[in-house]
Amino acid sequence: MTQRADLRVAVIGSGRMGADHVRRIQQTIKGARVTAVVDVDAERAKRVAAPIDGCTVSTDPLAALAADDVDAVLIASPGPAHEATLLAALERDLPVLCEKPLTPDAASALRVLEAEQALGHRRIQVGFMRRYDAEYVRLKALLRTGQLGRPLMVHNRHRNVASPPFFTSAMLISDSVAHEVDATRWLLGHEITAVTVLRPAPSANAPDHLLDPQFVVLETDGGALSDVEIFVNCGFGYQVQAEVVCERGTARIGDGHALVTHMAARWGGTIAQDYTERFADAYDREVQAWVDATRRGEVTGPGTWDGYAAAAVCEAGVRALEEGGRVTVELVDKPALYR
Ligand code: ISE
Repeated sequence: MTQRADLRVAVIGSGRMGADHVRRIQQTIKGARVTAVVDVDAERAKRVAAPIDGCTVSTDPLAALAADDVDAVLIASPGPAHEATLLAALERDLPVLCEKPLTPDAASALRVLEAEQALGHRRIQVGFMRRYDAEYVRLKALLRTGQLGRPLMVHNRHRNVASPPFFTSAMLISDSVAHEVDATRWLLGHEITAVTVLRPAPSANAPDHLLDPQFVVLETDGGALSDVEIFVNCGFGYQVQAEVVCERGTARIGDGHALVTHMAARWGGTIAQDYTERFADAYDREVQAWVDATRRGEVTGPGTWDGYAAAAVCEAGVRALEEGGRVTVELVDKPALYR
């Protein structure tokens, strides 16, 4: 691919994440600009696109992908809308950064995996941004050195201040724990083979009928366990923490002790309030890495296989939540394109 001055990006979905990415591409990212914003809500798309000269606005993702001034696509629409846009992008051989989840279930993720294989080369990066977070990157690098020995367990805590009104009990797994599913696979280099979900009596602060918090146990093909406390109405802050317990030591991230103050007989710091704040740097690095790789004609970072594996694990997790017990994860054989 000849290198253009700027990668011209269509952003599909202009809700919280989409709008954040539009701002990021325009203000922070080098080598890209937004040329189209698409949303089912035309007024919202208009508002998000307003500050950008010459940016088109539409409600039809497929029309945006067909436009002459679009080289690449960033998908930030709700998960159930991803498959159609992904398949259309692959048909046009357009590079894609797709926010998680790749698709909401394993069967649809498999259709995308098959379409990319039919194309013959990788085109999709999936937005598992923790792989670009400085603390996660250091943790992974440390594990790689082997100094701590073999990882035995991962303890994850994932807390949100409050869940949005549309959140369901299944979404605690498919929308939130999806991140720990990917982080576990990436940190350990293992696939997840089984999921169990336990839950205490729900918090009185959770909306009615929401099973919040939940405690998820992931088993891996490398013989490790990864547990996840997911609590999306904790009220006090946005916290993502992980501790890896290995044969010769442990390593832990996410304590948020970057700034500690001492004043008026107290000490402490602040806690981020949402993911756009906690992972702002990670999103910047993720999108920059996507733009740089795309301009080189490459695909790096988490791909379609990772999106498919996460979808299959989350589907098993939702079954474990709804039916109880331990649910095994069935994956197809990993195709050569992703090895
Ligand atoms: C949201 O979709 C995210 O991806 C956030 O990172 C996560 O913390 C939150 O629970 C999800 O709903």
